[in-house]
Amino acid sequence: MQAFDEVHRAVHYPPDRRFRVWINPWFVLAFAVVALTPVAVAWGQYLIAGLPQIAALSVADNPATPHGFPLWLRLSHFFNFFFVMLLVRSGLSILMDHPRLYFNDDCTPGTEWIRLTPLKVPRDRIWTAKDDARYLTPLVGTPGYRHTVGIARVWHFINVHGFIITGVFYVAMLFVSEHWQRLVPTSLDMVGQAWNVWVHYATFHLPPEPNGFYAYNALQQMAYFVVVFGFGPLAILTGIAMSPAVVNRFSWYARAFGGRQAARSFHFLTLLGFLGFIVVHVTLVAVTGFMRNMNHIVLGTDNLTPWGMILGLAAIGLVVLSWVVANYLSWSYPRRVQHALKLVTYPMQLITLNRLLPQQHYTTDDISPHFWPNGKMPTSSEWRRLADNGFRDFRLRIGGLVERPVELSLADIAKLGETKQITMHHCIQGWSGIAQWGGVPMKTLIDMVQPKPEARTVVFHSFGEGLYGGAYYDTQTMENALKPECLIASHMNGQPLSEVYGAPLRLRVENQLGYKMVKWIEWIEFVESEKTVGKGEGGKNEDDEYFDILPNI
Ligand SMILES: Nc1nc2c(c(=O)[nH]1)N[C@H]1C(S)=C(S)[C@@H](COP(=O)(O)O)O[C@H]1N2
Ligand SMILES: [Mo]
Repeated sequence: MQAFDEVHRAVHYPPDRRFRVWINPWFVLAFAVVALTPVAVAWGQYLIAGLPQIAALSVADNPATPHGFPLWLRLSHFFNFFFVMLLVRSGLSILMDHPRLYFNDDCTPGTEWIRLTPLKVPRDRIWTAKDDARYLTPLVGTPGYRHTVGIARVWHFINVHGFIITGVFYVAMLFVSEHWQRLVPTSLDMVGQAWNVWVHYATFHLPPEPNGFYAYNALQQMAYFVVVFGFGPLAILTGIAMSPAVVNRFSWYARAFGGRQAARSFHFLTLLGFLGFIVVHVTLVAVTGFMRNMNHIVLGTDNLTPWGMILGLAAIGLVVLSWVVANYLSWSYPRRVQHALKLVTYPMQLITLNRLLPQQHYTTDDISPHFWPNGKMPTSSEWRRLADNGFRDFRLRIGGLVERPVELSLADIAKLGETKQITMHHCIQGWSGIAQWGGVPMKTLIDMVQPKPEARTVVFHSFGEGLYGGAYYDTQTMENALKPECLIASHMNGQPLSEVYGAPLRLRVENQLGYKMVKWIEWIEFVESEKTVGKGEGGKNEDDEYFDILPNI
């Protein structure tokens, strides 16, 4: 990603940088009904009965309730804003790598409810998921540009740790102190009061405001409550529902959200929820006494000095600066950025998500009518010659650090017996698809070749090339290669693998993302460590696109 040479420029900064949003008209209609009904009802009430009364809250009414903004709260507020904004920006960069959202798990083109691309998928030629990735200006995305999902994920996952730590700390402090009482609605009466406040806003009236230092208005409190205890957890839970390790172990977990793609859609909707909240929140902070409000949340004082505002604006400047720094690091030191995440997540995944053994129970009815293809077809004359002869001359070489290297024809492999599995594929870009794969478990082949004790890593070499040229390959630890559902597949949905989907052989490794599943396998090599292969990051995409070596999520 470093230098924008010709090849990188073509990928990251394509000539077609149009930004278009298309939303299924039915969703626009449903959204309009949901959003406009409360507005219409509020107007009806206002025109018929006038503005409802809002009981003015005075400090003296509830002297016992906690008030003010202690330091822990002010700090949480700042860090939350900091992390959320980087999550939003990197999230948008990730989204643009597959700029379509669905409520079905097969992601058939045309079934999306929203599309952030002007393009319809052409039907007369192969259109890969990578072809479909769109440009996003770096003013909006981190790191922005086109097809920067690898680095965008690094920022997303680094910041999600900060977001969760801040959230846990904040909620714990809410309950340790008595400040939860300012947020959690404790009576149903609240709902009626919140409605009354809404009638004011919806008809362009400002309700009488309590001093936020002591109490919030009822709707404000409800909004804060929903953001903290609704959006926050929903964002985390739907994020986890996109993990191949989790979903391919507990498929009910994704189904609880309406499926893997519905979870992805809800993940995006929570992003919109956060953004919508920030816009309304900041507007109301500004119109209800900006200086006083800024003193509350920045300094924890209740007066009219300008210092809260000055410091607050400086803090916002710091947040904006963090976007600039993140962009700079992404383009200048992508390898270090990649390794920074690896330092934390690699050991952590080994003891958590990577322990889950895939066990999926899909039926033939679940098989997707469409399965997005990805990757560059091999251009080697060797592969072409083998393909033209139906791969009858193909021999799978398995060698490296093994006691008994072998060369197997497709017929030899077929004699080992066909294992079938119907599984969900998760591409790093965001799409999914369910297919049946038939082939031989890696475990069978490992038992056959007897790896030497020092062989810790299995390398799958492809006939194909990576996005920026050079042989495509990827690696698995011996541990993952031995897991259930790790298959060298020769068949897809009952047919021999077609050229596009990886003929003659491809890997299936269901607790990880799609790019680990090498297509067009040429040979398999056992080595001590991935460090000695390619650029040493564990795979072609890991080397060139800064993807994770172990993508359990
Ligand atoms: N040789 C090779 N294998 C590859 C790729 C590639 O570019 N080259 N792309 C990977 C990615 S990113 C995905 S999502 C899956 C896509 O498999 P599919 O084409 O069957 O959907 O293949 C993986 N295997
Ligand atoms: Mo992928």
